[in-house]
This record gives sequence, structure tokens and C-alpha cells, in this order.
Amino acid sequence: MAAPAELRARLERAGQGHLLRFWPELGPAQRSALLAALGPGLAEHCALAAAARGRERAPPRLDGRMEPLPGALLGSARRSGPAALQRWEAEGFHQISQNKVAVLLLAGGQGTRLGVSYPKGMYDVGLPSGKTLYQLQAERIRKVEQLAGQRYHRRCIIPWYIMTSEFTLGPTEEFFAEHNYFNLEKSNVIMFEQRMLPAVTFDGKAILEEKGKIAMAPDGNGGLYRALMDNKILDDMKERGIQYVHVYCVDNILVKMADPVFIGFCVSKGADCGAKVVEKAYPTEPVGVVCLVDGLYQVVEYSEISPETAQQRSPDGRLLYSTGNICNHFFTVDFLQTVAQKFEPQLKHHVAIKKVPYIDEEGNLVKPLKPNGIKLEKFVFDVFQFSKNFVAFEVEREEEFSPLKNADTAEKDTPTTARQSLLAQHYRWARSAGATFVDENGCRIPEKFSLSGTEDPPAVCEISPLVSYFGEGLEVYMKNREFCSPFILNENKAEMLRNY
Ligand code: UD2
Repeated sequence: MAAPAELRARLERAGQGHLLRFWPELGPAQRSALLAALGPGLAEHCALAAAARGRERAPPRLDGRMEPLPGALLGSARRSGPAALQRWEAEGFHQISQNKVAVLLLAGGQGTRLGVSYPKGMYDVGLPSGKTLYQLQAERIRKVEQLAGQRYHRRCIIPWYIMTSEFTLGPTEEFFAEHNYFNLEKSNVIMFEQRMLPAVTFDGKAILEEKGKIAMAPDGNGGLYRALMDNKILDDMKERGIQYVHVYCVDNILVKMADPVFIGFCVSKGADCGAKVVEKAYPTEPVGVVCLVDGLYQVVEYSEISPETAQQRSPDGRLLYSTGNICNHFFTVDFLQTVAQKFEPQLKHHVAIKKVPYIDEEGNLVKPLKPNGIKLEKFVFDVFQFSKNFVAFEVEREEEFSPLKNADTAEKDTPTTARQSLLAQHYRWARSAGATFVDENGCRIPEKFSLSGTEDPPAVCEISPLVSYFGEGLEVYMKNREFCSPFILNENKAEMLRNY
């Protein structure tokens, strides 16, 4: 059967005629799948992608239009006294105890830099326990629910929304089912799917990855806002009485799920939108900076600032633009609703240039060695501009940020650095709870007081999130006790030590 003439003519006119090149070879199922992908929006998307790439080849410098966040909007874990931190924490726990807080994981990315074919959350960075990122996150949720429950003597639930994509939904669902949802209630783990967009060549042609299939990629983590509407997630949140959502990305091994201090800070400031940030390590560090551009809140990518601006310092010696984005955001449900219903179409498309495998004219699959394709993505933080009351909260990098981005061949943000960050943190917690460590021969391991984020602690001590969420309550198990490294403090061990 020939392709419908009208469709062929429409595609030819739009410069997309090549998509029907292998039509005669396709079976009925492939044909109907291809037809479904060839909707009227396709040509428009291809033209948009090619034009966007043209613009982004020379990204505009934003220097002259930027201003740092006003101090009044910027809270800080380090520079605030214990009384303020306790007040925010208490506010956060209060909201959690009212079942008004949810967490939302952005897990639709393909993890290409890490080089694994499965979702990043399933990655095991080599901790003594063998726990994956998903398991650590699930256990942190359970622990915060428990801590809030103990304070307020009631059962607390923090629903876990997980945005996946065509690539990650199936394996993520299977993984959670295999692990019995890490003992969370299945009905409180809500997975939904973001949309996909076609990959396009530099001259604006959709790419065939199979003879009857257009190469597609998730529409970026800013695809969240459409996905919330597509999947009626905001309705689900409202039915559950959720008012505040902590949105975070999958790869930060130190992520503090539903962090009561951050939630409490944002709620007590009356914020509709907030971002956790870390102080930039050095002026050219490749992280986005949360700041104002033309008076609107924005994350400015490092490529959009000149080295001179990046190096500017304020009178206290800190970098003027020091607020590094770590993809940890606070939103009220009302704000999400307004954005999703009203502003989503205004979010700009960012261009990602990628190597996209394609079918050549002879029908062979080619894996390009050089980037050949454009993928358009929206970014989750591009909604900051619509906030009426935006705040940022600066946290300690070594306590809260160590992302898993690259394979171990890279220097930074690898499985090794993620593992080291977590074990260094747990070593610090154990030490301040009064623990000492010996090696397998019983010899005392000398203590180390200052650890860089990227070195192994002198003793290996892994503490289950089910025992401690942020280092709290460990004295009862560890004070004046000696442990043999490597040591895992899990729930059973904790129970034994408590009764000992
Ligand atoms: C993200 C932030 C960056 C910085 C950095 C810190 C964005 C756009 N950039 O950069 O500013 O904070 O993290 O680690 O937020 N994802 C989806 N769907 C998609 C694409 C990505 O859910 O279509 C998820 C992905 O699974 C991950 C998160 O979004 O959990 C961040 O994605 P990324 O790793 O591609 O972002 P990165 O490292 O460029």
C-alpha cells in the first residue's frame, strides 16, 4: 500500500518527505505507529529546533542584565543560628505531619553521560550495603515520615511522585515492584510519564532511528509542567491535601528528601517557589547561578556569563554570583497549577546537541561519531520568573550535594565521588556521635577531622537512612563505642546496640 497521497504531499512541502522513504517495507503495526508520529505538529517542531539551534550557537551574554539575589531572599544553613534553623525545621515537620508535603522526583533523563542503559536511580555506587539511589531516597522518605510522626503522634505520609519518560517508566516500575516499593505503600508512589519530542538534524529534518520510527527524546525536566496536566497529578495532589512539593533530581546521593528545614524556611517566608543552592566552588564552576535578569528570577548558565562577571566579588569576599543551582526546588501546589495552566507555553526551549543514531538512505543504522542532532528541552527552573515570592536557601555542599553524572573515567561527579561523599558524611556523623573505629586487626584507626569531599574517610561506616536522616539520634548507638571498619549501621544493628 502506498502512503496516503495527502500525507506524502504535506510532508514533502515541509521538507520531511524522507520519513516515508521506507514506507513500502513497513508492516501494518509499524505503519500505524509512524502515522501516529507524523501529526501536524511535527514540521513546526523541526523548524523550531533548527531555528533555536541557530540562536544558541552564540548564546547572548547576560552580564549587563544580571543582578545577584537580594540578601533578604537568600537564607543560609551555615550563616543562620541554631534557633532559626530549629524554627524552620519545626515548621517543616509541622507541615509534613499535616500530610501537606509531597516529594517529586525528576527521573525521565537518559543518563547518557553515566553510560548505563537503565534508569540512574537503579545505580549502585558501591556502598557496603549495595543500596541504589532509589533505595536511599525511599528510606529517607520513610525516616522523615517517622520523625514527623514521632513529633506529632500521628501517621504521616509523604507521597512520592516520580516523573519518568518512555525510556525510564517500564524499568523503574519493575524495579520498584521487585523491591516491594522499598516498604513504602504502593499507592503513595505515583509514577507518571513526560512527553517525548522528535530529534532533528541541523537542517531541520526529523531523524529516523528505525525505518518506521522517528528518534524521540524526553522534553526536558521542564516537561514536568505539561506532564502534571497530562497525568492529572495536580488533581491527585489536591485530593490528598498536598500544598507543598519538593522537586529534586535523581542523581544527588546526598539529597535530603522533603527536607524539613528547607520546607519550613520556604513556608515561613510565604514563598510560592524556592531553590536550594550551594556556594559556587570557584568562579568558572559549570553550574547555573540563581539570580535576577531584567528583574526576573532566573538560573543563568555558566556559558551565559563572561569570566569577568563570574569572578566579581562582594565586599565580604564571596563571589557576587555564588548561588549555584542544585536542582532542588520548592513549589506550592497553587504555583504549579498556575504555571501548568497559564505560563507553560511561555517556557523557552533549550537546545541540546547530541549524537543521534540514524538510518541512512540505504536503510543501514549509523552510529555517528560527531553530534548530528538537535533535541529541544524545557528546564524545570525556567518557571522561577513567574514567582511572586521567590526565595533561595543556601546549604553546605558537603552535606547536601554530590551528583552522579559521569562514569568513573571522569574526575568529577562519578560513582566513586558520590560514594566518597556519602561515606565521608556518615563518618563525620559517627565521629560527632562519639564513635571510634578499629581495623580488622583491632588497631585504632586515627581520626581525621577535615575531609575533602573527594577522598575516602579513614574508616568506612555506612548509616542506613532508616536509622538516621541527617545525623540525628546516633549517640544512643555510637557514643563511646568502638566499631570495626567497615561497619554498617542498619535497623537490626541499631536495635541490638540500643539494648546492649
Ligand atoms: C541539572 C540542572 C543544573 C544543576 C545540575 C546539578 C536543570 C535543567 N539543570 O543539570 O542547573 O542544578 O542539575 O546536578 O535542571 N530529567 C528528566 N527529564 C528530562 C531530562 C532530565 O526528568 O527530559 C531529569 C533527570 O533524570 C535528572 C534531572 O532532570 O534527575 C537533571 O537532569 P540532567 O542530569 O540532565 O541535568 P544537568 O546535570 O545537566
